[in-house]
Amino acid sequence: MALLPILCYPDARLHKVAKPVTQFDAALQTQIDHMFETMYDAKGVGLAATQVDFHHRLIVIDVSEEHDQPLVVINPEVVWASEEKTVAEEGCLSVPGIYDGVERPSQVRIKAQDGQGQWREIEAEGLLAVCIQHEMDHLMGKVFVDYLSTLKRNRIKTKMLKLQRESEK
Ligand code: K1U
Ligand code: ZN
Repeated sequence: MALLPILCYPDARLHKVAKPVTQFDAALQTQIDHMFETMYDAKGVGLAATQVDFHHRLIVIDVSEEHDQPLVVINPEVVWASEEKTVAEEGCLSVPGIYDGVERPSQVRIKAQDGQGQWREIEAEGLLAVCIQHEMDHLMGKVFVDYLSTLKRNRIKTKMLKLQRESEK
């Protein structure tokens, strides 16, 4: 079992833009396995490669209660997003303890490759739609707190830095 360190906001590496995955090999499968282990251990429902300092367009997701519906999402592109929008409460493993509402399209259809490089389309609503959009933002260097007001974001930044300083003592 390998748990990868998760970058914590406001680490500048969370704002790097990920590059496409081009090699579907054993090293990629190992990275996918380690990301699932890290996500399940942290009690998350999604994890973007950016969060573990691997800057390629790779996401792992499992929104099932039984942890039995793992989804590998590589090189994702949105092909359709609903005009209807929903505000959902979001959290992030890179911003522990912070939750706030973010407005996003209620439904999305994406195309993405799986771990073998096979393209397929995924239609999502509810938590899966929120999670896909949140993780795709990570690949573009965007964290959900970037949708909040400057005042809220600065407060969160200060709180995170204080927590990090205290944990280093
Ligand atoms: O850090 C991440 O990117 C993972 C993140 C994904 C996410 C979930 C829900 C809304 C937005 C983004 C999480 O897994 S947050 C963890 C969490 O506590 C959770 C949230 C909803 C359902 C179950 C767990
Ligand atoms: Zn996140």
